[in-house]
Amino acid sequence: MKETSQEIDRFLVELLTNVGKNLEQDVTKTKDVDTKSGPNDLVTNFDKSTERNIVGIIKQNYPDATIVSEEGFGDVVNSMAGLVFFVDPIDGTMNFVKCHDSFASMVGVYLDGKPLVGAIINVMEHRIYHGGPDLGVFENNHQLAQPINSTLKEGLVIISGPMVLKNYLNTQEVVHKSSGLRVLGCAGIVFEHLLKGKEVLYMSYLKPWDLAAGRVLCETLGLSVVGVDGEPVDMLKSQVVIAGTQKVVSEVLETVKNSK
Ligand code: 2AM
Ligand code: CA
Ligand code: CA
Ligand code: CA
Repeated sequence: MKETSQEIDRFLVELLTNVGKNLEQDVTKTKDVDTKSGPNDLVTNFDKSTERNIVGIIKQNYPDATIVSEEGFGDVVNSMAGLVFFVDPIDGTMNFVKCHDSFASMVGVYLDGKPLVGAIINVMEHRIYHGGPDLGVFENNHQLAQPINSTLKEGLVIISGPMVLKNYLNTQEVVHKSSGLRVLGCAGIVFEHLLKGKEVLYMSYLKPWDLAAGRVLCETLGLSVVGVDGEPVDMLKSQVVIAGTQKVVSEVLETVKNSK
């Protein structure tokens, strides 16, 4: 298993390094921008071309794997059996369009439902987070240590803007109990922050490709990733996800329970 993990880890690092170089060029180019579910849900020609490229390279190298991907170039996947790749070609498309930074590209790989390898590239900062349970977690070539198991009052939290504004699941109480709220607009970069212990909590409604790579890396470093009732996340559906230190996730689950 370790050899499989190592091989896929190397494959993803090379793949996302190349994707990152292309996106760094693309970010300043003129883009075709469309909306999806609403005015703040964007897709560009670069989301599509990047996904087509990533999916093609995965298919060439892992023809038996299935691929869950955001923009429709992957497979229809109803089972976690075998090797399953989750692809988010540009994570933080709004930032890619508006700010020209704070966006990522990510791939998470699962084997028979179990986290195997994850990789997230912070494109403009040239940092790639990668690894898995058999390998540990690396920032480029440097291995990351487990973040300290801090409590809520000791740390900053990241919760999706709309959830806090609506006080959904008592999220305003979570913010008040913490050291403060940050909002980044890019799940991949939030996971980067969690891995480095910059924040102690991430709470957001996430689709499978938003979650897949970050979950592998967080769990490998002893962070907890669960649904709103403390149940394991389901990689084939969208859900509100609570990710953070073990202590913070227990505290947040209590606060969420009081909202119901
Ligand atoms: P994306 O850029 O790949 O679509 C978690 O918040 C993730 O949800 C973000 O990283 C972003 O990923 C996506 N997202 C953010 N705002 C969104 C919106 N208004 N509609 C749909 N997806 C959104
Ligand atoms: Ca999107
Ligand atoms: Ca995303
Ligand atoms: Ca995306």
